[in-house]
Amino acid sequence: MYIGGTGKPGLHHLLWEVVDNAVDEATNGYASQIDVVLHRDGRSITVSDNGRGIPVDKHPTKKIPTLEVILTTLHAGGKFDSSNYITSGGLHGVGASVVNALSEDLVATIKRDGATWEQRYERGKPVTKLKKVSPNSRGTGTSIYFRPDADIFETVDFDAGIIAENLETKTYLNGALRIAFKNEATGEKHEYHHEGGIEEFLGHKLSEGKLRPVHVDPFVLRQEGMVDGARVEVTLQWTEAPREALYSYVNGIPTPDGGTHEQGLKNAIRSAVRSYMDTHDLLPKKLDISAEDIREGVMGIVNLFMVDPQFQGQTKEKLNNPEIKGIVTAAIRLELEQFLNRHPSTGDAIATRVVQAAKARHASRAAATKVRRKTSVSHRLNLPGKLADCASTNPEDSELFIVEGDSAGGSAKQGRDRGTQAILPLRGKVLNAEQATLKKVQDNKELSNVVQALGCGLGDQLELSKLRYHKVILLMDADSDGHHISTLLLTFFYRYMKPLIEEGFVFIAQPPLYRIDAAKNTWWALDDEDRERIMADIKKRNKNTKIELQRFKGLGEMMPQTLKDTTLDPEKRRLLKVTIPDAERMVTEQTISQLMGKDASARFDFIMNNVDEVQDLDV
Ligand code: 0RA
Repeated sequence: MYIGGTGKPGLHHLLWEVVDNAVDEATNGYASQIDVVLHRDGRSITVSDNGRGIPVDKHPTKKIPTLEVILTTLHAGGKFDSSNYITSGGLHGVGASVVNALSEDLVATIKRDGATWEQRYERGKPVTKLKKVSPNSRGTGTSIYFRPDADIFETVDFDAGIIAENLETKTYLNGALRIAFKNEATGEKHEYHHEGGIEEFLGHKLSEGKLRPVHVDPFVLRQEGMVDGARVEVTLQWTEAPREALYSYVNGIPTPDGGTHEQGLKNAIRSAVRSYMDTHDLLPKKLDISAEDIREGVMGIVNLFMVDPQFQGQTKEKLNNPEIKGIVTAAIRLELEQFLNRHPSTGDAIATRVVQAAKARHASRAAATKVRRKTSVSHRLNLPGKLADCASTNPEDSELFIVEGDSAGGSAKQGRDRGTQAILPLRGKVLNAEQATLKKVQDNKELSNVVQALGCGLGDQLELSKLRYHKVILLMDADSDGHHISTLLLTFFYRYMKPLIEEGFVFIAQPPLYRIDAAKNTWWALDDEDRERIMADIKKRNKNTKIELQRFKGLGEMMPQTLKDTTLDPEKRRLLKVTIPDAERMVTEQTISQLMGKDASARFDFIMNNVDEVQDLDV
């Protein structure tokens, strides 16, 4: 409830909580350096800052040390009413007490007033008194060691990659901040410091996604003295990418679901760009231009600083303060329009980009409507020639196997159940949908075959009720080509048919890589690890059994009956369902655009890494 689940995101939320408290101390001007150490066990972490140190004196009303109050009292809304302790982040602002309660072990070490103090906790309960461990120490600061509770979390292994990325982002969002991260298991050390702030962050994100800007200078604004003492930092740059990418934060903490600050920014962009185009007569007469057209290709970062953020949603990742929308719009709108007027070449480049987006939208909308009309007029006549359809017309018990290559397609056709299983072989190259417009996607033969077979249209014209199969199963070779095609297809589904993934209609088949025969029995192994395990098992039972091992080079090599027994038959096969876990939506969005950005060679690793953890496949 407080941290968004007991899975991997929840585990990492504990760390963000502790880090955000230290970052707060820095943002308020009391600390300049934060050190994060992932310990050798990979399950425990220490976060230290050189701030004022959490007070250790007796709390005025509770009669125990303030430190202990902070670490044991659940305070609503992330605020702490006595002393001046406020987690201004507030998002994860459930406080250190939640981290403490969910940790097997927690040690707080405080340097203050020339001494060092320490107190230990287990599962939120103090197991020692607050002790002075050194009477004369230099400097001040807070250090929190914690080891999350393995009885609560499904996994307690931290992911150094996720940590590194999150910490680096913090330093982009607080230009003065320095964070050092050490991974004891690998000996790796990073020091993050980005004086250039959000501007540098934007440049980093552009090059990471290999996105080409359509104008040179980004719009950058730092606006203070807004209503209610709020402060906002924003930077924008339009690119050739066929979508928008806005990254919003409140007090340096991500709000992947946006909210009123993001709405305010969107309104400002729409109104400033429209007004600029209007004034300079850059709006074509017969072309209607939507807010989405204006934002197409824009990459932006907005970081709002405010005192009492209210969040909404299960993991509280959406800003909900209604007054903020207007405040943010007012802070940005005029500044952006003035920026365009002062940089007319930038303004004109953006206007051109907007017109291009509007034209493309009209063209692809017309094309998409045509495709849909075609498929709905005659249910079966317009199916792709290569599709071997099933007899059933009930989507609920129909399955579509998308198969790599004609020869595998042949085996699959022979091995399938004609009643409920349809086969669509793919031969040509699947387009990388991440960088393509809807028009290009529709021009790609392989993808348009998929779209036709599914029958539900795509993009904003998608109608789930027209989907012809409720299981769409990718069946590819277990090699890098197969992984590549799966990745391209998943990218396509993610970008143009996302409801199919959200409804749980997309699956990945798991054809075996090995056949193992011994003592008149047959086993199938999915990978090398599986094979080792099975062979070890066989040998354990009878050391002298003769084992025969066959490795399949591809699906095409498999006999139809074998393919049926291992991969097609619903009674025997194992499918991976493709899902987007709620808490990882933003990460997914980033991962897809990073991996699939311009001319990036597709990587399947990120998918496979997740498969190991859960049966359901996370993309
Ligand atoms: C309460 C009061 C003061 C500082 C802090 C809390 C504090 C909390 C954290 C959490 C992580 N690092 C921190 N550093 C400081 C102010 C005490 C004073 O006035 O000296």
